[in-house]
Amino acid sequence: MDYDVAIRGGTVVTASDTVRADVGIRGGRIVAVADVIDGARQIIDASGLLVLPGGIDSHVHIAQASGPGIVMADDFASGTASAAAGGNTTIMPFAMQQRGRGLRECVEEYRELAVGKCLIDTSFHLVISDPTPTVLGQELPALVKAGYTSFKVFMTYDDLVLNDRQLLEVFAVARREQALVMVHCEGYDSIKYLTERLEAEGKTAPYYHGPSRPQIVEREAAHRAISHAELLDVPMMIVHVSGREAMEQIRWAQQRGLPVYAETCPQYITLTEDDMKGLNMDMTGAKYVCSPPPRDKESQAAIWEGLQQGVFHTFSSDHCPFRYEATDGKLNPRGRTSFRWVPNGIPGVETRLPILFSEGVSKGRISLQQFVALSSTNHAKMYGLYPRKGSIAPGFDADIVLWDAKRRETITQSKLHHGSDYTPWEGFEVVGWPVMTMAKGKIVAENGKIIGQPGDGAILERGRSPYATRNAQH
Ligand code: DUC
Ligand code: ZN
Ligand code: ZN
Repeated sequence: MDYDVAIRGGTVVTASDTVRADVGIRGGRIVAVADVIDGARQIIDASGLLVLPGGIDSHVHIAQASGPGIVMADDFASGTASAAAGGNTTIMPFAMQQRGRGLRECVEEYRELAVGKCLIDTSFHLVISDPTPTVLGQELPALVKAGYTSFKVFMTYDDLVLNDRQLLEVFAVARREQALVMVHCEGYDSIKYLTERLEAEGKTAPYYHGPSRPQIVEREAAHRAISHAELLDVPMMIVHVSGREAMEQIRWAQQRGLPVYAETCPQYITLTEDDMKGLNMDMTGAKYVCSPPPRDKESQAAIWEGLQQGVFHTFSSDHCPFRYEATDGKLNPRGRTSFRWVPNGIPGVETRLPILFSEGVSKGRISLQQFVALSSTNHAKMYGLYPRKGSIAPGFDADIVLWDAKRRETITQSKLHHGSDYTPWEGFEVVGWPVMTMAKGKIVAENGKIIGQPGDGAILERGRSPYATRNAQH
Protein backbone atom coordinates (compact mmCIF):
# COMPACT_ATOMS: atom_id res chain seq x y z
CA MET A 1 0.00 0.00 0.00
CA ASP A 2 1.57 3.25 -1.13
CA TYR A 3 -1.06 5.59 0.22
CA ASP A 4 -3.06 6.01 3.40
CA VAL A 5 -5.94 7.58 1.52
CA ALA A 6 -6.88 8.01 -2.14
CA ILE A 7 -9.57 10.47 -3.18
CA ARG A 8 -10.78 9.10 -6.46
CA GLY A 9 -12.90 10.25 -9.37
CA GLY A 10 -13.28 13.91 -8.42
CA THR A 11 -12.45 17.19 -10.10
CA VAL A 12 -9.53 18.93 -8.43
CA VAL A 13 -9.79 22.70 -8.33
CA THR A 14 -6.97 25.05 -7.36
CA ALA A 15 -6.56 28.80 -7.69
CA SER A 16 -5.04 28.19 -11.13
CA ASP A 17 -6.57 25.00 -12.59
CA THR A 18 -9.52 22.66 -12.79
CA VAL A 19 -8.50 19.07 -13.62
CA ARG A 20 -10.01 15.61 -13.38
CA ALA A 21 -7.58 13.85 -11.03
CA ASP A 22 -7.16 11.50 -8.08
CA VAL A 23 -5.32 12.63 -4.95
CA GLY A 24 -2.95 10.36 -2.98
CA ILE A 25 -2.30 11.08 0.70
CA ARG A 26 0.35 9.73 3.03
CA GLY A 27 1.28 10.85 6.56
CA GLY A 28 -1.29 13.66 6.47
CA ARG A 29 0.19 15.21 3.35
CA ILE A 30 -0.67 15.15 -0.33
CA VAL A 31 1.95 13.05 -2.10
CA ALA A 32 0.42 12.61 -5.56
CA VAL A 33 -2.12 14.17 -7.89
CA ALA A 34 -2.55 11.89 -10.90
CA ASP A 35 -4.98 10.45 -13.44
CA VAL A 36 -5.38 7.26 -11.45
CA ILE A 37 -4.20 6.45 -7.94
CA ASP A 38 -4.28 2.81 -6.82
CA GLY A 39 -3.07 1.12 -3.70
CA ALA A 40 -4.52 2.98 -0.75
CA ARG A 41 -5.80 1.71 2.60
CA GLN A 42 -8.82 4.02 2.43
CA ILE A 43 -10.57 5.00 -0.79
CA ILE A 44 -12.91 7.96 -0.89
CA ASP A 45 -15.22 8.19 -3.86
CA ALA A 46 -15.43 11.79 -5.04
CA SER A 47 -17.14 11.20 -8.35
CA GLY A 48 -19.46 14.05 -9.23
CA LEU A 49 -17.78 16.24 -6.61
CA LEU A 50 -15.27 19.06 -6.60
CA VAL A 51 -12.07 18.46 -4.64
CA LEU A 52 -11.04 21.83 -3.20
CA PRO A 53 -8.34 23.08 -0.84
CA GLY A 54 -9.92 23.29 2.62
CA GLY A 55 -11.22 26.71 3.48
CA ILE A 56 -8.90 28.98 5.43
CA ASP A 57 -10.78 31.60 7.41
CA SER A 58 -8.20 34.20 8.33
CA HIS A 59 -10.57 36.36 10.37
CA VAL A 60 -12.56 34.78 13.20
CA HIS A 61 -13.12 35.56 16.86
CA ILE A 62 -13.30 32.68 19.29
CA ALA A 63 -13.46 32.83 23.10
CA GLN A 64 -12.30 36.41 22.99
CA ALA A 65 -12.75 38.64 26.04
CA SER A 66 -15.63 40.94 25.07
CA GLY A 67 -16.15 43.23 28.04
CA PRO A 68 -18.13 42.94 31.28
CA GLY A 69 -21.30 40.90 31.02
CA ILE A 70 -20.68 39.75 27.46
CA VAL A 71 -19.52 36.24 26.61
CA MET A 72 -18.59 35.00 23.18
CA ALA A 73 -20.70 32.03 22.12
CA ASP A 74 -17.89 29.82 20.79
CA ASP A 75 -14.96 28.25 22.56
CA PHE A 76 -12.23 26.58 20.52
CA ALA A 77 -14.02 23.23 20.42
CA SER A 78 -17.34 24.54 19.12
CA GLY A 79 -15.75 27.19 16.90
CA THR A 80 -13.45 24.74 15.13
CA ALA A 81 -16.22 22.12 14.85
CA SER A 82 -18.45 24.68 13.20
CA ALA A 83 -15.63 25.76 10.91
CA ALA A 84 -14.93 22.15 9.90
CA ALA A 85 -18.61 21.44 9.15
CA GLY A 86 -18.54 24.48 6.88
CA GLY A 87 -15.60 23.14 4.84
CA ASN A 88 -12.73 24.87 6.64
CA THR A 89 -9.45 23.29 7.67
CA THR A 90 -7.66 26.28 9.23
CA ILE A 91 -8.91 29.27 11.19
CA MET A 92 -7.13 32.37 12.40
CA PRO A 93 -8.54 34.01 15.54
CA PHE A 94 -7.10 37.02 17.40
CA ALA A 95 -5.04 36.93 20.59
CA MET A 96 -5.98 40.29 21.98
CA GLN A 97 -3.95 42.48 24.29
CA GLN A 98 -6.12 43.98 26.99
CA ARG A 99 -5.21 47.54 27.77
CA GLY A 100 -2.98 47.86 30.81
CA ARG A 101 -1.62 44.33 30.39
CA GLY A 102 1.46 42.94 28.73
CA LEU A 103 1.07 41.46 25.26
CA ARG A 104 2.90 38.22 26.01
CA GLU A 105 0.78 37.37 29.06
CA CYS A 106 -2.44 37.97 27.09
CA VAL A 107 -1.21 35.75 24.27
CA GLU A 108 -0.18 32.95 26.65
CA GLU A 109 -3.52 33.12 28.44
CA TYR A 110 -5.42 32.96 25.16
CA ARG A 111 -3.29 30.16 23.80
CA GLU A 112 -4.10 28.08 26.88
CA LEU A 113 -7.79 28.26 25.96
CA ALA A 114 -7.01 26.66 22.61
CA VAL A 115 -4.47 23.96 23.47
CA GLY A 116 -6.04 20.50 23.09
CA LYS A 117 -9.43 21.93 22.06
CA CYS A 118 -9.14 22.54 18.32
CA LEU A 119 -10.49 20.09 15.75
CA ILE A 120 -8.65 21.84 12.92
CA ASP A 121 -5.42 23.81 12.67
CA THR A 122 -5.53 27.23 14.24
CA SER A 123 -3.10 30.12 14.12
CA PHE A 124 -3.30 33.44 15.94
CA HIS A 125 -3.05 37.03 14.86
CA LEU A 126 -2.33 39.53 17.63
CA VAL A 127 -4.31 42.65 18.56
CA ILE A 128 -2.31 45.60 19.86
CA SER A 129 -4.41 47.88 22.07
CA ASP A 130 -1.73 49.37 24.31
CA PRO A 131 1.44 50.08 22.34
CA THR A 132 3.78 50.88 25.22
CA PRO A 133 7.53 51.12 24.63
CA THR A 134 7.89 47.60 26.08
CA VAL A 135 5.24 46.21 23.75
CA LEU A 136 6.68 47.87 20.66
CA GLY A 137 10.34 47.47 21.54
CA GLN A 138 10.39 44.00 23.05
CA GLU A 139 7.22 41.95 23.25
CA LEU A 140 5.92 42.45 19.74
CA PRO A 141 9.26 41.86 17.96
CA ALA A 142 9.79 38.68 20.02
CA LEU A 143 6.29 37.40 19.22
CA VAL A 144 6.71 38.10 15.50
CA LYS A 145 9.93 36.07 15.59
CA ALA A 146 8.03 33.31 17.40
CA GLY A 147 5.53 32.99 14.53
CA TYR A 148 2.81 35.52 15.32
CA THR A 149 3.50 37.37 12.09
CA SER A 150 0.40 39.54 11.75
CA PHE A 151 -1.44 41.88 14.08
CA LYS A 152 -4.55 44.00 14.07
CA VAL A 153 -5.06 47.54 15.28
CA PHE A 154 -8.31 49.47 15.73
CA MET A 155 -9.24 53.04 14.84
CA THR A 156 -12.34 52.90 17.04
CA TYR A 157 -13.76 51.43 20.31
CA ASP A 158 -13.02 53.01 23.70
CA ASP A 159 -10.87 50.13 24.89
CA LEU A 160 -9.04 49.45 21.63
CA VAL A 161 -8.66 52.68 19.63
CA LEU A 162 -5.17 53.89 18.76
CA ASN A 163 -4.61 57.56 17.96
CA ASP A 164 -2.72 58.63 14.84
CA ARG A 165 0.60 58.88 16.63
CA GLN A 166 0.16 55.35 18.01
CA LEU A 167 -0.85 54.02 14.62
CA LEU A 168 2.31 55.45 13.11
CA GLU A 169 4.45 53.91 15.83
CA VAL A 170 2.84 50.51 15.37
CA PHE A 171 3.16 50.72 11.58
CA ALA A 172 6.86 51.48 12.00
CA VAL A 173 7.30 48.28 14.01
CA ALA A 174 5.40 46.31 11.35
CA ARG A 175 7.80 47.63 8.74
CA ARG A 176 10.90 46.92 10.80
CA GLU A 177 9.81 43.41 11.81
CA GLN A 178 8.19 42.56 8.46
CA ALA A 179 4.91 41.72 10.12
CA LEU A 180 1.60 42.29 8.36
CA VAL A 181 -0.53 44.97 10.00
CA MET A 182 -4.32 44.60 9.73
CA VAL A 183 -6.45 47.67 10.31
CA HIS A 184 -10.04 48.11 11.48
CA CYS A 185 -10.96 51.33 9.67
CA GLU A 186 -13.76 53.28 11.36
CA GLY A 187 -13.23 56.74 12.85
CA TYR A 188 -13.64 56.88 16.64
CA ASP A 189 -14.66 60.51 17.08
CA SER A 190 -17.25 60.55 14.32
CA ILE A 191 -18.89 57.41 15.70
CA LYS A 192 -18.95 58.81 19.21
CA TYR A 193 -20.43 62.09 18.03
CA LEU A 194 -23.13 60.42 15.92
CA THR A 195 -23.97 57.90 18.64
CA GLU A 196 -24.51 60.60 21.24
CA ARG A 197 -26.64 62.61 18.82
CA LEU A 198 -28.82 59.63 17.91
CA GLU A 199 -29.30 58.70 21.56
CA ALA A 200 -30.26 62.28 22.43
CA GLU A 201 -32.95 62.05 19.75
CA GLY A 202 -34.24 58.83 21.28
CA LYS A 203 -33.00 56.76 18.36
CA THR A 204 -31.74 53.76 20.26
CA ALA A 205 -33.08 50.70 18.38
CA PRO A 206 -30.47 48.31 16.87
CA TYR A 207 -31.23 49.81 13.45
CA TYR A 208 -29.39 53.00 14.47
CA HIS A 209 -26.14 51.09 14.73
CA GLY A 210 -25.92 51.68 10.95
CA PRO A 211 -26.45 55.49 11.00
CA SER A 212 -23.99 55.75 13.91
CA ARG A 213 -21.15 54.51 11.67
CA PRO A 214 -22.01 55.33 8.05
CA GLN A 215 -19.76 54.68 5.08
CA ILE A 216 -18.13 58.12 5.31
CA VAL A 217 -16.73 57.15 8.70
CA GLU A 218 -15.20 54.00 7.24
CA ARG A 219 -13.95 55.83 4.14
CA GLU A 220 -12.25 58.57 6.20
CA ALA A 221 -10.50 56.01 8.40
CA ALA A 222 -9.44 53.93 5.39
CA HIS A 223 -7.95 57.00 3.76
CA ARG A 224 -6.16 57.99 6.97
CA ALA A 225 -4.74 54.48 7.43
CA ILE A 226 -3.60 54.41 3.80
CA SER A 227 -1.91 57.79 4.26
CA HIS A 228 -0.09 56.63 7.40
CA ALA A 229 1.03 53.45 5.66
CA GLU A 230 2.25 55.41 2.65
CA LEU A 231 4.09 57.86 4.89
CA LEU A 232 5.99 55.02 6.53
CA ASP A 233 6.24 52.92 3.37
CA VAL A 234 4.66 49.86 4.96
CA PRO A 235 2.21 47.30 3.52
CA MET A 236 -1.19 47.00 5.17
CA MET A 237 -4.33 44.85 5.12
CA ILE A 238 -7.67 46.62 5.56
CA VAL A 239 -10.12 44.15 7.04
CA HIS A 240 -13.89 43.73 6.75
CA VAL A 241 -14.53 46.33 4.02
CA SER A 242 -18.27 46.96 3.79
CA GLY A 243 -19.03 49.08 0.73
CA ARG A 244 -18.10 51.31 -2.15
CA GLU A 245 -16.67 54.23 -0.19
CA ALA A 246 -13.84 52.35 1.52
CA MET A 247 -13.39 50.01 -1.45
CA GLU A 248 -12.70 52.96 -3.76
CA GLN A 249 -10.08 54.35 -1.38
CA ILE A 250 -8.34 50.99 -1.46
CA ARG A 251 -8.56 50.73 -5.23
CA TRP A 252 -7.17 54.26 -5.52
CA ALA A 253 -4.22 53.26 -3.30
CA GLN A 254 -3.61 50.09 -5.28
CA GLN A 255 -3.72 51.98 -8.58
CA ARG A 256 -1.01 54.24 -7.22
CA GLY A 257 1.12 51.14 -6.62
CA LEU A 258 0.78 51.08 -2.84
CA PRO A 259 0.87 47.66 -1.14
CA VAL A 260 -2.61 47.96 0.34
CA TYR A 261 -4.53 44.69 0.62
CA ALA A 262 -8.15 44.16 1.52
CA GLU A 263 -10.64 41.69 2.92
CA THR A 264 -14.42 41.51 2.72
CA CYS A 265 -17.03 39.21 4.25
CA PRO A 266 -20.36 37.44 3.53
CA GLN A 267 -22.42 40.07 5.37
CA TYR A 268 -21.41 42.72 2.86
CA ILE A 269 -22.67 40.78 -0.17
CA THR A 270 -25.90 39.46 1.36
CA LEU A 271 -27.20 41.66 4.21
CA THR A 272 -28.28 45.31 4.30
CA GLU A 273 -28.86 47.92 6.98
CA ASP A 274 -32.60 47.15 6.74
CA ASP A 275 -31.94 43.77 8.37
CA MET A 276 -31.13 45.69 11.55
CA LYS A 277 -34.72 46.97 11.60
CA GLY A 278 -35.71 43.49 12.80
CA LEU A 279 -39.48 43.11 13.17
CA ASN A 280 -40.78 46.66 13.24
CA MET A 281 -37.61 48.17 14.76
CA ASP A 282 -37.49 45.71 17.68
CA MET A 283 -34.46 44.07 19.31
CA THR A 284 -34.33 41.22 16.77
CA GLY A 285 -32.41 43.66 14.60
CA ALA A 286 -29.53 43.11 17.05
CA LYS A 287 -28.94 39.74 15.38
CA TYR A 288 -27.40 41.62 12.46
CA VAL A 289 -25.37 44.19 14.37
CA CYS A 290 -21.73 43.98 13.35
CA SER A 291 -19.04 46.49 12.53
CA PRO A 292 -18.73 47.88 10.00
CA PRO A 293 -22.48 47.44 9.50
CA PRO A 294 -24.06 45.92 6.40
CA ARG A 295 -24.92 48.72 3.94
CA ASP A 296 -27.25 48.67 0.92
CA LYS A 297 -27.74 46.93 -2.44
CA GLU A 298 -25.46 49.37 -4.24
CA SER A 299 -22.70 48.60 -1.76
CA GLN A 300 -23.16 44.91 -2.35
CA ALA A 301 -22.68 45.55 -6.08
CA ALA A 302 -19.51 47.52 -5.28
CA ILE A 303 -18.13 44.67 -3.18
CA TRP A 304 -18.74 42.26 -6.07
CA GLU A 305 -16.89 44.66 -8.33
CA GLY A 306 -13.97 44.59 -5.89
CA LEU A 307 -14.04 40.80 -5.68
CA GLN A 308 -14.11 40.42 -9.44
CA GLN A 309 -11.39 42.98 -10.09
CA GLY A 310 -8.97 41.70 -7.43
CA VAL A 311 -9.26 44.70 -5.10
CA PHE A 312 -10.04 42.13 -2.39
CA HIS A 313 -7.52 39.40 -1.67
CA THR A 314 -9.39 37.50 1.01
CA PHE A 315 -13.00 36.70 1.80
CA SER A 316 -13.30 35.90 5.52
CA SER A 317 -16.26 35.39 7.80
CA ASP A 318 -15.36 37.79 10.65
CA HIS A 319 -17.15 35.14 12.71
CA CYS A 320 -17.82 36.93 15.98
CA PRO A 321 -20.52 34.87 17.67
CA PHE A 322 -22.83 36.05 20.42
CA ARG A 323 -26.06 34.54 21.60
CA TYR A 324 -29.29 36.44 21.09
CA GLU A 325 -31.53 35.15 23.87
CA ALA A 326 -29.10 35.15 26.75
CA THR A 327 -28.26 37.54 29.54
CA ASP A 328 -24.70 37.69 28.19
CA GLY A 329 -25.80 38.27 24.58
CA LYS A 330 -27.51 40.67 22.21
CA LEU A 331 -31.11 40.87 23.41
CA ASN A 332 -30.46 42.57 26.72
CA PRO A 333 -26.88 43.81 26.50
CA ARG A 334 -25.59 44.67 29.96
CA GLY A 335 -29.20 45.35 30.93
CA ARG A 336 -29.33 48.35 28.60
CA THR A 337 -31.40 49.02 25.54
CA SER A 338 -29.42 51.35 23.25
CA PHE A 339 -27.75 49.94 20.13
CA ARG A 340 -24.49 51.26 21.60
CA TRP A 341 -24.39 48.31 24.02
CA VAL A 342 -25.23 45.53 21.57
CA PRO A 343 -22.11 43.40 21.13
CA ASN A 344 -20.75 43.91 17.61
CA GLY A 345 -20.45 40.71 15.65
CA ILE A 346 -22.32 37.89 13.95
CA PRO A 347 -21.67 34.16 13.58
CA GLY A 348 -20.62 32.99 10.10
CA VAL A 349 -17.65 30.63 10.02
CA GLU A 350 -19.85 27.71 8.91
CA THR A 351 -21.76 29.59 6.22
CA ARG A 352 -18.94 31.61 4.59
CA LEU A 353 -18.04 29.06 1.91
CA PRO A 354 -21.60 28.11 0.86
CA ILE A 355 -22.54 31.80 0.62
CA LEU A 356 -19.52 32.76 -1.51
CA PHE A 357 -19.88 29.68 -3.69
CA SER A 358 -23.61 30.10 -4.20
CA GLU A 359 -23.71 33.87 -4.69
CA GLY A 360 -20.41 33.87 -6.56
CA VAL A 361 -19.83 30.68 -8.56
CA SER A 362 -23.38 29.32 -8.89
CA LYS A 363 -24.70 32.73 -9.95
CA GLY A 364 -21.84 33.22 -12.42
CA ARG A 365 -20.20 36.23 -10.73
CA ILE A 366 -16.80 34.62 -10.07
CA SER A 367 -14.92 31.60 -11.40
CA LEU A 368 -14.04 28.47 -9.49
CA GLN A 369 -10.43 29.70 -9.47
CA GLN A 370 -11.46 33.00 -7.89
CA PHE A 371 -13.52 31.10 -5.32
CA VAL A 372 -10.54 28.96 -4.27
CA ALA A 373 -8.20 31.96 -4.21
CA LEU A 374 -10.58 34.09 -2.13
CA SER A 375 -11.54 31.35 0.31
CA SER A 376 -8.26 29.51 0.79
CA THR A 377 -5.12 30.11 -1.28
CA ASN A 378 -4.82 33.87 -0.77
CA HIS A 379 -5.28 33.50 2.98
CA ALA A 380 -2.38 31.04 3.12
CA LYS A 381 -0.21 33.32 1.02
CA MET A 382 -1.18 36.50 2.84
CA TYR A 383 -0.44 35.13 6.30
CA GLY A 384 2.63 32.97 5.85
CA LEU A 385 1.05 29.50 5.63
CA TYR A 386 1.95 28.85 1.99
CA PRO A 387 3.09 26.40 0.58
CA ARG A 388 1.96 24.21 3.46
CA LYS A 389 -1.70 25.25 3.24
CA GLY A 390 -3.97 26.59 0.53
CA SER A 391 -3.61 24.30 -2.48
CA ILE A 392 -3.80 20.73 -3.72
CA ALA A 393 -0.37 19.57 -4.85
CA PRO A 394 2.36 17.23 -3.57
CA GLY A 395 3.85 18.57 -0.35
CA PHE A 396 0.77 20.43 0.90
CA ASP A 397 -1.09 19.30 4.00
CA ALA A 398 -4.00 17.06 2.99
CA ASP A 399 -6.54 19.75 3.89
CA ILE A 400 -9.35 19.10 1.47
CA VAL A 401 -13.05 19.68 1.15
CA LEU A 402 -15.29 17.61 -1.12
CA TRP A 403 -17.86 19.96 -2.54
CA ASP A 404 -21.21 19.23 -4.14
CA ALA A 405 -21.66 22.12 -6.58
CA LYS A 406 -25.27 21.15 -7.34
CA ARG A 407 -26.60 20.58 -3.86
CA ARG A 408 -29.38 22.95 -2.78
CA GLU A 409 -29.61 23.75 0.90
CA THR A 410 -31.49 26.22 3.02
CA ILE A 411 -29.35 27.67 5.79
CA THR A 412 -31.00 27.21 9.15
CA GLN A 413 -29.84 27.29 12.75
CA SER A 414 -30.63 23.61 13.41
CA LYS A 415 -28.07 22.52 10.78
CA LEU A 416 -25.22 24.56 12.24
CA HIS A 417 -22.68 23.73 14.92
CA HIS A 418 -21.70 27.13 16.28
CA GLY A 419 -22.44 28.27 19.84
CA SER A 420 -24.79 31.06 18.78
CA ASP A 421 -28.52 30.48 19.11
CA TYR A 422 -29.30 31.94 15.68
CA THR A 423 -27.87 32.53 12.22
CA PRO A 424 -28.27 35.85 10.38
CA TRP A 425 -28.86 33.75 7.25
CA GLU A 426 -31.92 31.85 8.53
CA GLY A 427 -33.86 30.69 5.44
CA PHE A 428 -31.16 31.77 2.97
CA GLU A 429 -31.00 29.39 0.01
CA VAL A 430 -27.70 28.27 -1.45
CA VAL A 431 -26.54 26.05 -4.29
CA GLY A 432 -23.27 24.32 -3.41
CA TRP A 433 -22.42 22.63 -0.11
CA PRO A 434 -19.46 20.91 1.61
CA VAL A 435 -20.07 17.18 1.95
CA MET A 436 -16.77 16.12 3.53
CA THR A 437 -13.95 18.00 5.22
CA MET A 438 -10.55 16.35 5.61
CA ALA A 439 -7.80 17.92 7.70
CA LYS A 440 -4.26 16.54 7.41
CA GLY A 441 -5.63 13.37 5.83
CA LYS A 442 -8.31 12.67 8.44
CA ILE A 443 -12.04 13.20 7.93
CA VAL A 444 -13.24 15.81 10.45
CA ALA A 445 -16.77 16.44 9.20
CA GLU A 446 -19.09 14.61 6.84
CA ASN A 447 -22.56 15.66 5.77
CA GLY A 448 -23.07 17.89 8.76
CA LYS A 449 -21.73 15.32 11.24
CA ILE A 450 -18.63 16.18 13.25
CA ILE A 451 -16.14 13.32 13.21
CA GLY A 452 -12.95 15.05 14.36
CA GLN A 453 -11.90 15.31 17.99
CA PRO A 454 -10.65 18.24 20.05
CA GLY A 455 -6.87 18.08 19.84
CA ASP A 456 -6.78 16.92 16.20
CA GLY A 457 -5.93 20.47 15.21
CA ALA A 458 -2.55 22.01 15.97
CA ILE A 459 -1.70 25.57 16.92
CA LEU A 460 0.46 26.80 14.09
CA GLU A 461 3.30 29.24 14.06
CA ARG A 462 3.58 31.08 10.79
CA GLY A 463 6.36 32.38 8.60
CA ARG A 464 6.58 36.03 7.57
CA SER A 465 3.94 37.13 5.09
CA PRO A 466 5.52 37.76 1.70
CA TYR A 467 3.00 40.61 1.43
CA ALA A 468 4.54 42.32 4.47
CA THR A 469 7.66 43.15 2.53
CA ARG A 470 7.61 46.24 0.31
CA ASN A 471 8.15 45.35 -3.37
CA ALA A 472 8.19 41.59 -2.61
CA GLN A 473 7.35 39.21 -5.42
CA HIS A 474 4.24 37.23 -4.59
N1 DUC B 1 -14.34 44.05 14.33
C1 DUC B 1 -14.15 42.82 13.97
O1 DUC B 1 -13.19 42.51 13.31
N2 DUC B 1 -15.03 41.89 14.34
C2 DUC B 1 -16.16 42.14 15.09
C3 DUC B 1 -16.35 43.51 15.52
C4 DUC B 1 -15.36 44.45 15.05
O2 DUC B 1 -15.44 45.61 15.32
ZN1 ZN C 1 -12.63 44.86 13.24
ZN1 ZN D 1 -13.33 40.69 13.31
